[in-house]
Amino acid sequence: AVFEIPEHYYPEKYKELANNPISMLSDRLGEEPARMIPVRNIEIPDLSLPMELPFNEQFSVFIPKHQLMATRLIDVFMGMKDLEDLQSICAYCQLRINPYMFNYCLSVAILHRPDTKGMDIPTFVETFPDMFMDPKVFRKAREISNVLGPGERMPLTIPVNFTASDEEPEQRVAYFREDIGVNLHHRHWHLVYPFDAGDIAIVDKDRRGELFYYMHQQVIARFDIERLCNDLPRVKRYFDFKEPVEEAYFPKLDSMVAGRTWPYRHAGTMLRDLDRPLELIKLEISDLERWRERFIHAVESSSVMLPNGVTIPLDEETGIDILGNIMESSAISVNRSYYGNFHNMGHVFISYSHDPDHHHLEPFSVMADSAVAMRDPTFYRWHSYIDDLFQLYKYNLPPYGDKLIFPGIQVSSLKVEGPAGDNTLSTFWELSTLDLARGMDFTPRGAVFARFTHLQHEEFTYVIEVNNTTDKSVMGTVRLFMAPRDDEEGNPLPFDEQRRHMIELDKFTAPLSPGKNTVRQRSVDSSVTIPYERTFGDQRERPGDPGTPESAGFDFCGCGWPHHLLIPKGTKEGYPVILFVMISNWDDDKVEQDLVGSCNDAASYCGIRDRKYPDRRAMGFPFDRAAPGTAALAHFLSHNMAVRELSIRFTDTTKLHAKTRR
Ligand code: CUO
Repeated sequence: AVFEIPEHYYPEKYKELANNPISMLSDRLGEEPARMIPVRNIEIPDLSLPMELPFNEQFSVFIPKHQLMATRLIDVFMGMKDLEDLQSICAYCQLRINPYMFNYCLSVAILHRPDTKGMDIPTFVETFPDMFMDPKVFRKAREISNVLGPGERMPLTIPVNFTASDEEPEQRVAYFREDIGVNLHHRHWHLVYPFDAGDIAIVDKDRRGELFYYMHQQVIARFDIERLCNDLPRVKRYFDFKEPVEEAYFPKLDSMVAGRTWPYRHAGTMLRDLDRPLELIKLEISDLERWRERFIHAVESSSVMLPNGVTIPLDEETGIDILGNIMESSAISVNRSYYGNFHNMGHVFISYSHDPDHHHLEPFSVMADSAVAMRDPTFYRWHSYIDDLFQLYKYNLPPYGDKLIFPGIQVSSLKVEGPAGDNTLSTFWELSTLDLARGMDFTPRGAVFARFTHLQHEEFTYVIEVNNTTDKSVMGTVRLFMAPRDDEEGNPLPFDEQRRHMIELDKFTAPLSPGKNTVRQRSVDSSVTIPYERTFGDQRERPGDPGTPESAGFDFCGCGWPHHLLIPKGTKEGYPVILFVMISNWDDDKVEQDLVGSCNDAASYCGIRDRKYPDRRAMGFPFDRAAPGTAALAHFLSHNMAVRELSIRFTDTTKLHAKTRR
C-alpha cells in the first residue's frame, strides 16, 4: 500500500515524491502497490520544539532538553481527535522528526490513547535492530539482499558474546546483559511508565513509584544469581562518586539514526561535573550528593517535605511509592525541586563520563537509553545502589511477624516436576530468528533473517500439596520465589541476604477446599513473564517462506520479563537454589476490580493497564521487609510456607527454537 500524502507535508527535498508517489515507490519496491491510502489533510499543530532535534541525532528521555521535546510531541499525538488525524500527523512527522524520538513518542501515545489500545505495532527490535546486535550483521544483510531473492536467503547468524573476550570476567554474564528480550522488557517498562509526559495521567499510574523500585530490585536480584552461577561475586554497588567506575564497556553497536557508533567507556573512568550547554545540562556531582542526602533524610525521618514546606509522614502503605517517585524522579514526585532527580541523573552522569564537557562532541553512552542501558555492567552497579537506598526505608518498617500466618492452611509438600527429573531444572542455549528487513532500507525488499542465541529452559510444573484444616473453602494467593542457597564462598546465605536475592517466579490464586488439595502450576503460566512469542514474535514459519518466522506484535502486553529467562542459567554440575512457596489469604490480598479484556499475564513486574496493581500487599511480599532475629530461611517458615532445594543444570548445547524446528 502507498499513502497519498498531502503535498505540503513533504519537506522541500522530497517534493518530487509528492508529485508521483506511485512510480517512485514502485521503482524502489520493484512492484506496483496494491492499494492507495489517502491521508487526511489537517492543520498541522506547532511542532517547532520537537523539530529542533536534528534528524540524525541521538535521542534520550534522560536528557532534559529532549524530554521537553518529547513531552510536546506526545501531547500532539495524544491530542489528535481520531485515528485518521493521528495517521495524518504521523505522515507529516515521518520525514521531519528525528526517527528515534518519533518512535518513542508514538509508542507512548499508542500505549495510552483509548482508540489505539491493543493495536499491534512492530516490535522495536525489528524497527531498530541496530540497538540490539552486532552491526556486522547489517552489512551482510545488505549483501545478501542484493544478491539473493527473499525466498533464497538463509538466516544470518549473530555471534554470541561479541562485545568482549573471555579474558573479561564480566563477559560471563553478557548473555544476560545483552539479551534482546531483557532489553526489550526494560524499554517497554519505561514506555508504559514514563517519568514525564504533558498529560500527568500518563505518569500517575497506580503504585508506579513502588513498581519502579520493585521491578529494578528484581532485575538486580536476577542478575546476582546469574553472576553466582558464573563464578562471579554479586554486584558491587556504585555509591562513591569520587571513585572511578571500574568496569569498561564497549557496546559495539552502531546507531542507524545517528550514523555513529555508540560511545564506549574505559575502565577506571571518573565521573565529572557535566557542562553540556547544547543539551541544557549543567550539573555537579555535588547535586547528586545533595539529592541523596535529602532522600536519606526523608527515609530517616519517615517523612517528606512538600514544596510549601509542610512535612507529611510516610506510611506503610504509600511510603515506598512516594519514595520511588522521588528517587526516579518522576513528574509525580512530591517535591521535584527539592529532592531533585537522583536516579535519572546518575544514568546521565555515567552516560557522559567519556565527554562531560562536550569538547569531543560525543553523544551519551548506552546508560542514557532504556533500550540499551542493561547491556552495560554499570547499570547493575548503579541500580543496586538505588536499591540499597530503598532498602534503608524497608529496614525501618516493622517486621511482618504474625501477619505472615494463614490460619488453617498448611503446605505439606512442594516439588517441581519436569523432563530433567523431580526438583531438577534444565537450561540450554537456543537459537531464535528475527526479521531485520523492517529496520533496514533494502532494495530489493523482502525478509532478511538473523539468528541469535539466548538462554532457554525446559518447562516444568510446580506441585504443591496443601492441607486446608478448616471446614470452609478458601481462596489462597500462591507466591513462588527462588533464591541462591549459598554465597560466593559456598556458605549458606543468612536470611537477611537471601531474602534480598529472592526472585519472584509466579503468583496466582488457588481455591482450597477443606482437606487435602494438590495445586499444580505450569512454569509457562508465570505472572512474571510474557510468552516467548510476545518477546520475539511467533517463530512459526510464514506460509511459503521456509525458515522464516511471523513478526512480533507489541502493545501494553509486550511488557513482561522474557520467559526464556524465567530461571537462571545454573551450572553444568547443577547449581543449588531454594524454591519457596507461601500461601496467603486472598481476602487480605485482593483488589476488587474487573480484569475482563485486560492483559494481565505479566502483572508482577508490569502491573495491569488501566487497573490497579492486582495485589494489595507490598511488592515483593513477604521478603520486602527484614525479619530481625531470623538467622536462616528455615526459621522464617510458618505452616503456610514451604521450601525445596532445586538443582539448575545447564547443558552447553544449542537447539533451534522448537517451533522453527518443526
Ligand atoms: Cu530502568 Cu534506571 O530505571 O534504568
